[in-house]
Amino acid sequence: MENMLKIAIQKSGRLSEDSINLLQKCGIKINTSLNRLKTEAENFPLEIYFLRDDDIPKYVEDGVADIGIVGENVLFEKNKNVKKALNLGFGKCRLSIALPKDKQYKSIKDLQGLKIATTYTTILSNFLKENKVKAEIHEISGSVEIAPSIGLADAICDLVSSGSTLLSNGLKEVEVVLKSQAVIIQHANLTKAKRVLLEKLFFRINALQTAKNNKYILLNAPNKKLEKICSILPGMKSPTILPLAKKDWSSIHSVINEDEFWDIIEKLKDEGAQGILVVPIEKMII
Ligand code: PRT
Ligand code: ZN
Repeated sequence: MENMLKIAIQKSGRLSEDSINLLQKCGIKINTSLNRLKTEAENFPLEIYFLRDDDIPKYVEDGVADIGIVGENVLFEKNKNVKKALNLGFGKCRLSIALPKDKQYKSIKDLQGLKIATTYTTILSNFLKENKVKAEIHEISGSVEIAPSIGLADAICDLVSSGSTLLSNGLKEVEVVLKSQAVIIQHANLTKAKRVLLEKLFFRINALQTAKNNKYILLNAPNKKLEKICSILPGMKSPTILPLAKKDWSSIHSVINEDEFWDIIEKLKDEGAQGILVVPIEKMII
């Protein structure tokens, strides 16, 4: 049992599905059909604990779990002795301060003396201190967004993603306190054997993340344009060129980055590329 990595993920909530998907895309087979507290992967030495997200940092600090997936908002709020190991790119949101929409707001100084309802007391109090604002923090455990309308507070500090919850409660976002996404956290002192397993898992996650940011591109071009077109296409080493049955034409294959995608496509078209195909990549190891 010793050489088994233990991961804590959210049992049911916004991060649950993405966390399980991530493990599955890493080729790890998990039986999710039963409503259990823990399960063992079939083909990787991994034990999965399903917990409330708030409890995950503590479990990882104590070493009950070796690693965990939580939002940075939970990581910073709980402030446990754990290491952040990897950004996962899902569960994106921001922790923001919001006021009733008809309230005047010019600068952060306008928060002075207000009563702010939140479940994020640690993060909020650090933020107010850093900005030298004195305000009263009113801790509540849920339905934060209704606090101003029932007269419980003047403002709120809560998670926002689309902004529609704020809008439907007559609130406006005035300060972003923290930008958050799901991350992997790890126990401060993992054994060598566990670190080896963790590296193996991270290698797979990296391959997925790299693949997601890149696209495989295939196109046809007249041979006289090859040099110019190859200079536009970066490729992992250099583009692959294959002759076409049609005389003086070739097919070019390469990998391009999502960020420069449209730029590159436009340049390729201008240089006479035809039949451009763009294909998603499932995994990519550089
Ligand atoms: O039961 P458990 O304690 O495990 O779950 P939970 O209810 O505490 O958490 P859950 O499942 O709601 O969220 C888990 C994590 O998802 C959070 O810690 C964040 O890291 C992340 N996340 C991303 C969000 C949101 N987006 C989000 N929009 N968490 C909550 N919200 C809520 C927000 O609190 C507000 O009520 O959604 C509402 C706002 O959404 P919009 O789209 O209307 O702006
Ligand atoms: Zn929670």
